[in-house]
Amino acid sequence: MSTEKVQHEYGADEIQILEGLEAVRKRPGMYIGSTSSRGLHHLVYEIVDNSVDEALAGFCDTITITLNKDNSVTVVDNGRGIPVGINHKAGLPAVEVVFTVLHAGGKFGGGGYKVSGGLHGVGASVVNALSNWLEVEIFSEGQIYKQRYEKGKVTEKLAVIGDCEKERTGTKVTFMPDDTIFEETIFDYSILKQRFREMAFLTAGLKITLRDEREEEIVEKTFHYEGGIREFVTYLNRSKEALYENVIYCEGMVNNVQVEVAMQHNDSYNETTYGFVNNITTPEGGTHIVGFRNALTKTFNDYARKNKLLKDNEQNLSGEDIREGLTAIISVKIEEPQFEGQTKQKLGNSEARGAVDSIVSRQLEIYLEQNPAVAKMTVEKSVLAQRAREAARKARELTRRKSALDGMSLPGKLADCSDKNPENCEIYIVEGDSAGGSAKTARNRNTQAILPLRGKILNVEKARLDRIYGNAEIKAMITAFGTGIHEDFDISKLRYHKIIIMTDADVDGAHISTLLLTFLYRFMPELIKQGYVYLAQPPLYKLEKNKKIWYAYSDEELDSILKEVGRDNNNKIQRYKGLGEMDADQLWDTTMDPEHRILLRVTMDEESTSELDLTFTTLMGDKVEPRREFIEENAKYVQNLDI
Ligand code: TTJ
Repeated sequence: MSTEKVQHEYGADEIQILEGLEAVRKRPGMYIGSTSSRGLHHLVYEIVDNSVDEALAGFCDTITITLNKDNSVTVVDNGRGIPVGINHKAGLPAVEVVFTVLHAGGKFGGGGYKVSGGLHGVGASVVNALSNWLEVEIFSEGQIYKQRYEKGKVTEKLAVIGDCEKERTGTKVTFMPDDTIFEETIFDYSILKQRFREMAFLTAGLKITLRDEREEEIVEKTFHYEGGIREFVTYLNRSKEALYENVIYCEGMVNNVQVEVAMQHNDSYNETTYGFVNNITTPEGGTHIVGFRNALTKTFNDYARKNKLLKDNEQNLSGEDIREGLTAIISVKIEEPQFEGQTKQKLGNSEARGAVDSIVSRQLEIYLEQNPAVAKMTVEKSVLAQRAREAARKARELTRRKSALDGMSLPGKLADCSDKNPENCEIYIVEGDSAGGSAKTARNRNTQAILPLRGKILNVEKARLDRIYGNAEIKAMITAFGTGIHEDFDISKLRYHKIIIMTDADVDGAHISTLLLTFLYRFMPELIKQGYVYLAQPPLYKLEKNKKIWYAYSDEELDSILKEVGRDNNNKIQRYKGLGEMDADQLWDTTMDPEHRILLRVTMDEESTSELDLTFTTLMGDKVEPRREFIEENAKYVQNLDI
């Protein structure tokens, strides 16, 4: 192809195109969800999805994403390269259509499924429209083609800029997000890393490298899993004990729905099932998950009956029983996914239900027949789960009946507040009786309740339901909160709109906070989602000088205070080892007084899978000006739950 061939006149078609991209710049949120950090990261996924499509089509096995020093991003693949010939309908080079026509390339051609075109799969033109500049290079037939755009408009026509080896093919895109559109233009390496690991798991054999060249020290990570979602399951179970060695795997195609399922039980009591549609996670579930669950329940019960692991007079195992300790990935590819639900993250296509159901039913049945030891172990675990669940239900019923009899009986250890309007009320969950005592003295009795917890907090990741509901500290929390639990959970009955975890500022304290957060995350996630859960921040240091007192909440803060007051012999510095070292007044001043305390609000990132992501946001005293400069950088709390 010659360079002249790709030159052209700009006509009426083009004007319409520009109007299309102008609409994207006017209402970016409509196309990428938001202009926050989340939207910014979507730009990268939009581009990378195109390369993944090329990989799914079987023509690309390596993708490299580089975060450049100037904060632009480069994506390179070794696919066939975006076509550079003239697209006759548009009268433009195909590559130009891809980058300047809204929704171009989002349609599903005959060449298999595309991951681009999903939830926010709006195509490369949207990324182009929202970039200060974007450059694309295509390596094809020994030549390098290049085109450049600014804010979506062509500024350099497609041209051959050099030669390359004939064997080298592929596409390279570099773009600079428009800082007049995005509130945040700094890419987060760990967010991208998480997503690309997931993408690599979802496309067996594909090698994805993420490179961060922004700092002196270059960071690089490559994800490459020949086992695909089987390895995803192994990864998720990495810190647990697997119940049997092999990951069970089913795949197939029914009614044009391509299905892949991998699963393995571990010795824990929680289910970890992640669904994906065209490589996009579906946190709200949907038909593919329903189909999987149906098949699992039916197949295990049939097997258990047939092999006398369940007797005629025994109840069927419930789905929940069978899924106790299960880790599973359900990945489907569909031509036209319909997303439903509040956040459009729930698959609606009914054909996905039948497809997953029939593939899992058929293949799991055969697997169980061929692996009787695995089948037996899993059924036995399910039977234990069934018994524990029954015991837990009875225990719950008992407490429910009891509390109905003697009115709402609050736990004895709770020092409740007098105000009964939940909006005004806070409950401090305090580690240990002695700190609990100080907190009771220090508190504002009108609005602040104190619940001291004694001894070790149960790790709910490692206990069955009956033990969890039998645990005194957990029972105390449930009754104090007032919401009930499980099928009784009712957030409108919450008695406090701030649940504040207050532990020592040391390793043990952090451990206890984690256990408490784990309980809340597993059993009352709504409380976290709605922003009712907080961590108190006790100070690390007290500095006394000339009868004046300063508190420091971090080493840096102590340093800056010392700079201010001068480093000399009159400084008396105390390092707090625990809440117990503070008297009630100090505890009030530093940690409980709403006007001066620092709280971290706990939130969760619903988009991330495979890791429990809790994020902390710092809240300074509600009313007064922040007393001190305290920049807790949006501390991320990526917590592996096995502690
Ligand atoms: C389309 O069908 C003919 C052969 O090439 C196919 C194609 O477009 N492949 C392709 C596109 N590979 N990689 C891309 C691509 C890569 C990036 C980084 C960005 C975009 C928009 C597309």
